[in-house]
Amino acid sequence: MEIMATKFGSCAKLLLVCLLFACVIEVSVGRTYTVGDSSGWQTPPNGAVTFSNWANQHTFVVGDVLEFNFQTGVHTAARVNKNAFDTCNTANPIDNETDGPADFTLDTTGEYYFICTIHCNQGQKLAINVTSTGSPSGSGGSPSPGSSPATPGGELPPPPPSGSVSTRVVATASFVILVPIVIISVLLS
Ligand SMILES: *[C@@H]1O[C@H](CO)[C@@H](O)[C@H](O)[C@H]1NC(C)=O
Ligand SMILES: *[C@@H]1O[C@H](CO)[C@@H](O)[C@H](O)[C@H]1NC(C)=O
Ligand SMILES: [Cu+2]
Repeated sequence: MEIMATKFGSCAKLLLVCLLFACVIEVSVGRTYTVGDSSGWQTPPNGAVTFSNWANQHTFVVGDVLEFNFQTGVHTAARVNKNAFDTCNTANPIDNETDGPADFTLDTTGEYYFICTIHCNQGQKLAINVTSTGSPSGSGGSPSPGSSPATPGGELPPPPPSGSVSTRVVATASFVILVPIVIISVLLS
């Protein structure tokens, strides 16, 4: 009997540790995007359009991470405001990352602006929009102008939500299902 009780006690402890890890994972679920993909955070041969094209190919939500891959001393990744982004003003960045690679967690909705303080004028700059998980098109009361052009024929359903949203839903759902199964199996063992 005592051996059984001890066994059950350590099982319960293990379960608690597992649940804690599950909570941590649940909170930190988010995608990491490597800016510029395999090219990394470099001075783009075609100018700023390179990074605006890259940004247009992705939907960023709160909790995602931008990874700027660059060689320390060659480039920097500075978060700046819109005006500094437009004019390549490097005087007062919000965040000045000089060691590559550098990670930025997108922890609020809204616009984010990044420049390389060395090559901003050559187009090494990135602007993105970050939306909340629940509203990928930023439905915060303000209409998004010109964001829904009429489809010819008009009968196609809207495209499914972005990958990162469904990733989160799957992650949440699997915890909701897994946790009771683990509890029940421990109780029955
Ligand atoms: C950003 O960091 C670099 C390297 O440490 C430094 O030379 C530069 O002055 C910094 N810029 C600002 C605006 O703090
Ligand atoms: C963010 O979205 C708003 C509204 O759709 C748009 O006006 C703005 O230009 C976008 N900003 C960036 C940096 O993409
Ligand atoms: Cu640079």
